[in-house]
Amino acid sequence: MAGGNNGPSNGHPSTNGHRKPGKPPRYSAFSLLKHGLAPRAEWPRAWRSPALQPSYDVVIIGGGVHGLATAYYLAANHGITNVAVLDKGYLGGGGSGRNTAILRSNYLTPEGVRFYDRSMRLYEHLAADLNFNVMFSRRGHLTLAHNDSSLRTMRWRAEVNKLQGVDSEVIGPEEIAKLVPYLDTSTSTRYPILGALYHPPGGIIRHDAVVWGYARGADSLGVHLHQNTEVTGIDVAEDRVIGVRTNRGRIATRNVVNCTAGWSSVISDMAGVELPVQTSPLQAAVTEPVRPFLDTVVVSGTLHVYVSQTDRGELVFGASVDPFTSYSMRGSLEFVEGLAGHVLELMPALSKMRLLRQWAGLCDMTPDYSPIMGATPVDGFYVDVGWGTYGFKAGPVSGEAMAECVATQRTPEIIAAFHPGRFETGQLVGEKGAAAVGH
Ligand code: PYC
Repeated sequence: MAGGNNGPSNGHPSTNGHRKPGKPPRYSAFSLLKHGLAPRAEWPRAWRSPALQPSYDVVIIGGGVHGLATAYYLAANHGITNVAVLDKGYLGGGGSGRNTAILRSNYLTPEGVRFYDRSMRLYEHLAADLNFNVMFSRRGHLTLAHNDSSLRTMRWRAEVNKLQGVDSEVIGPEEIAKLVPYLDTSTSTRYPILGALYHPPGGIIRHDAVVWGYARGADSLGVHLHQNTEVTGIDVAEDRVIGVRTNRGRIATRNVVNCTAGWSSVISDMAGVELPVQTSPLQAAVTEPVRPFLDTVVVSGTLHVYVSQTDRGELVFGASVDPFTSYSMRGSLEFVEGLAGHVLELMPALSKMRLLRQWAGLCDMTPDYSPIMGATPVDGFYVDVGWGTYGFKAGPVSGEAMAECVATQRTPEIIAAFHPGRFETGQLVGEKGAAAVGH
């Protein structure tokens, strides 16, 4: 997790319903100091807590970065503001608060590269667009190759990336050692490093800030954010959505967007739409903070490890998904033991570092390792799901595209390849070779 990331956030800042929609507040250095020093200073809430309305034009299920970004772009780009975002817990409490906040666009298929590249561009300008510091940090991304077949895939990806205008190249062990001096690039290791795909635009960001920035932005444009609001059913009549049932009452609506992760197939089932999704936990861990020494994101598919150093100095580690399907988000000793062993094969100098925390999130895996996005056979029921281990980096582009899809009732070109019907027609978008270590 990036930028001082400590695992799942606690859901702050939250709301009390006092602020009216409008421009989000601006803070100067002076006003921050004044707030810091003032006794019992009252911070304005970042978003409101409105009453649940009996009807909305659009209901978005899932208050993570995808759902919030969809709501924000519906309002900002299309002027559709009678929108509710429902989350059964707190905003950003799912995959958005549990990922390792890595950004990159070095995928394998042209469709994937174009899509994630658009997300990178939105991320680059997000702080300015939302007037909120999201701690975007471009620092380069290295995917190590420890065998000939990985090297071949890296070369393939580099060529596809370049053809799409994305900066990626294969580099050798000497250049890798210059970029990351603490990596063991000797030839005497179990899996010697033969080369790497180097992707200079890659980096990290502060994931909670992205959630809060979109939430604040959507709220300020009039969107209603409803936490602790669990969807219990979706009403469909004559193949068209007509409402959503929740633990707080029924909402009439003709447009529902499923932006959930973990429970995406459960929610879609409620509308009668079956998804080819299997859910597995993915664990991650963070160390104590140390002085900055790692300013590149390093990924090893063979050793099932990825690592980056946050601005606060912690090392954030992730691995592959747990080898079973489950909705459990419990950490395991087996995971940290395996992770530590693999990390030390890559960077033996880290042997004295202590892990502080570990956590897990849920990954909805699809057969081709690409998402499922767009309209479904049920009128008014849209999906933005199947995000495997790569959902966070796609938040902005997904929000932008899903908002356009709902507002115009046409599928934007950038997500056309990810349509739900592709599993029946066999037009798969195979991204396994670039989905890295997640599996
Ligand atoms: O796809 O970059 C990635 C990723 C990082 C962690 C999990 N997946």
